[in-house]
Amino acid sequence: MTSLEKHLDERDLARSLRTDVRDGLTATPKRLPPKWFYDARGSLLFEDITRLPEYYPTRTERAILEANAAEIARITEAKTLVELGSGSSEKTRLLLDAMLGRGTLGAFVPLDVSESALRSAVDALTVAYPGLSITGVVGDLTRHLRHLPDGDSRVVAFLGGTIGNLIPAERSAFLTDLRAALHPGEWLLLGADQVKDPAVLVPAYDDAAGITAEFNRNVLRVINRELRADFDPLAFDHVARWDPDHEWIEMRLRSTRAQQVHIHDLNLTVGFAEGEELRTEISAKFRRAGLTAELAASGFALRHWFADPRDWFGVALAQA
Ligand code: AVJ
Repeated sequence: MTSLEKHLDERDLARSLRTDVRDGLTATPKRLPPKWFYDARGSLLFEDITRLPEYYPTRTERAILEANAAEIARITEAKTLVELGSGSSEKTRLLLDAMLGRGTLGAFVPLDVSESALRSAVDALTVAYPGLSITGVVGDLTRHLRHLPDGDSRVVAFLGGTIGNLIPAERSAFLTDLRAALHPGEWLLLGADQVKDPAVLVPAYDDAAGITAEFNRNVLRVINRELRADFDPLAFDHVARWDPDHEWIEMRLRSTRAQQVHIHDLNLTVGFAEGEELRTEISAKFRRAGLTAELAASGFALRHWFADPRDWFGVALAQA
């Protein structure tokens, strides 16, 4: 049994892209939110990133889930698995297999902003898991949590370290909204990249093959296509920097020369000075104690913490 619920359509997306681009490119310093990286090409580039030797988060989190999925299924007795930002949902299968193996699971609810990514994930999983009820939800995880289908014994998985894309105020709002959408006793399974040596962190966001640089510039191609702008992506250099005060990686695009960009659909011309930087992403890194406190402040109790032997990535299992 498979269905799709839409809380976002093309018009909502177009409207929020326009708002984000206008607000971000007229702000000082300039910024754009990372969610606009992920058109079809950007999603493929991200898949390439996950296979880079420098990019450890995906394979490290997968190993943690491989080692602990059975334990997570035992502790949670999940009847419904909800996955936020499900993407290709490859790691989800580890959880689905373990929860089905326990005999508790009946339903899977993936939520993603991208209807096309969601459809292909839902189609593939429907074939692989014929007994499971699958309800895809097209929505924005910072706006549509209250529309999650009700269920009992739900586990909400938010994996990959994507929580790190939110600034602290957004993170706390997100966790508070999520807590409000859950019944006491339900679970959050949260993947978080940990603070570590910048000599490991920076190359993960500035790989030798230049894939992350292309991924970063892709947001300019998205704006060119969707809003009829004339960015020259090659006139921007990729920058990845560790911010030790905020404990986050910042990705930026640095204008190689003084230039003007016209965004036709916004009737907006934006000037860049030579060397001016546009922030395109933050990827916050976490410490167990800090994350435990953030979870507690939003009404979640950390029950288990799973990590790899090097303590590079953490998977928190917290209870509402
Ligand atoms: C998908 C948000 C988890 O922050 O590591 C990868 C995105 N950006 N390389 C991350 C990303 C540059 C990724 N997340």
